Amino acid sequence: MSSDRKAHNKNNWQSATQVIHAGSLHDDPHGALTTPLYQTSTFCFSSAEQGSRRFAGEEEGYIYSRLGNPTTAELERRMATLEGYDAAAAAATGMGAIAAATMAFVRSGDHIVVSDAIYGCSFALFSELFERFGVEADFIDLNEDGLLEKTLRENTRLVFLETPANPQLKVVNIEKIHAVIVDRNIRLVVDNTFMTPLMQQPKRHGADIVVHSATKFLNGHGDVVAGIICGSEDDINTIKSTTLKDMGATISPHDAWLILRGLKTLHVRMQRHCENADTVYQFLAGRSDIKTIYYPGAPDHEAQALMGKQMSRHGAIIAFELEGDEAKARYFLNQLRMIALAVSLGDAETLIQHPASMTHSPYTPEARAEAGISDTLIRVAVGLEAADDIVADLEQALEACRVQWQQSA
Ligand code: LCS
Repeated sequence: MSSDRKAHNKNNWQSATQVIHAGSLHDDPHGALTTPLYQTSTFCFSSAEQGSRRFAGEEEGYIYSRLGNPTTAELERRMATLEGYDAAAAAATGMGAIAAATMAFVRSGDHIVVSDAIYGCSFALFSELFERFGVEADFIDLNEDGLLEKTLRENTRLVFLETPANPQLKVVNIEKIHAVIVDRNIRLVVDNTFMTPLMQQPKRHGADIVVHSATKFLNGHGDVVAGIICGSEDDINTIKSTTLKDMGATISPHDAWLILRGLKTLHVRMQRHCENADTVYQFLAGRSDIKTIYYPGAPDHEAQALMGKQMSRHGAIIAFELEGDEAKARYFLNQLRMIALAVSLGDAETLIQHPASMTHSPYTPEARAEAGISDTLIRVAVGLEAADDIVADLEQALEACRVQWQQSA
């Protein structure tokens, strides 16, 4: 039974099956259906000689959970399969994954190019911390024709992008970026958090490394912070043996176990997330008090050009601006009753936040303006509740705003 199952791991399962079975070795001595949780910091050697052989890499086997753990290894195998790579490394947080995946391949004096629209802490990492260690970053609009070519230097080692990007869902054509850097010694690192491998596999379009905040859709239940890096065997070995091992942002086995559990429902969750987001979008699009909507599922969004090619669906994040000023945006947020006023995304609960003062506050006001993140922008991460209840909450908050602003007019 167990060897048959192992053999099946290489089959071309559909993604709905892969999220449940990929990577499972099923070699538990008791035949447990689900992955056992190896909640242990260290592993005992049968002899001093065996310990030295494991440290020398002469014998396979676990040593210490910062270096590897069987529960974590199953999560890594599953994510590598889902993203289409040979290997993966799990990390303590999405930021831990991004830092480990990028710092492993740069040194003082190097240059990197970063998309101008990314998550606030990724911006802080590349703009402030990298600079302190002598790595210079240029933040550019990767969609501007010819700009990447002009920005590349002899010492450029890495291009980092998110698509769709946090918070206003700007999309980048990964293949186009790949075509510009393919003949140079430059790694393309793509943050695939907003899409998950079910809706976008950046490797197919030339990404060398894919990173995720597993805190979001992958886990899906708002009870873990974690990250994943997927890449070639060589790149993942380099990351595991340098930045992850020595800087130590490794995942807890318990968190890996929770994500393995969350992954089993990723396929059904993403379908519901996307359907609910469509309903919320239709509602917002019909309101005259909403000035702008950023949503990859909107018929006029730039993502439509990539649908069916790079992305199969639009995801569940919608950003929008109300008519009016920041005070009105705050008032609106304060009226919500069911929707949680909280950062993060990809959970069962619908979450809403104000990027300029929350997730993207690490940007300078100038960099925020350049990236198009206005002070009235609101981001909603549509959850799994009944869509009508999400819409009803948004509607009552918008009505409360209308009444308040009529009174003060
Ligand atoms: N990449 C993206 C696209 C993100 O949105 C985040 C966090 C990260 C990486 C970092 O992941 P973490 O370390 O938090 O697991 N984004 C957040 C957000 O939009 N609200 O709260 C966190």
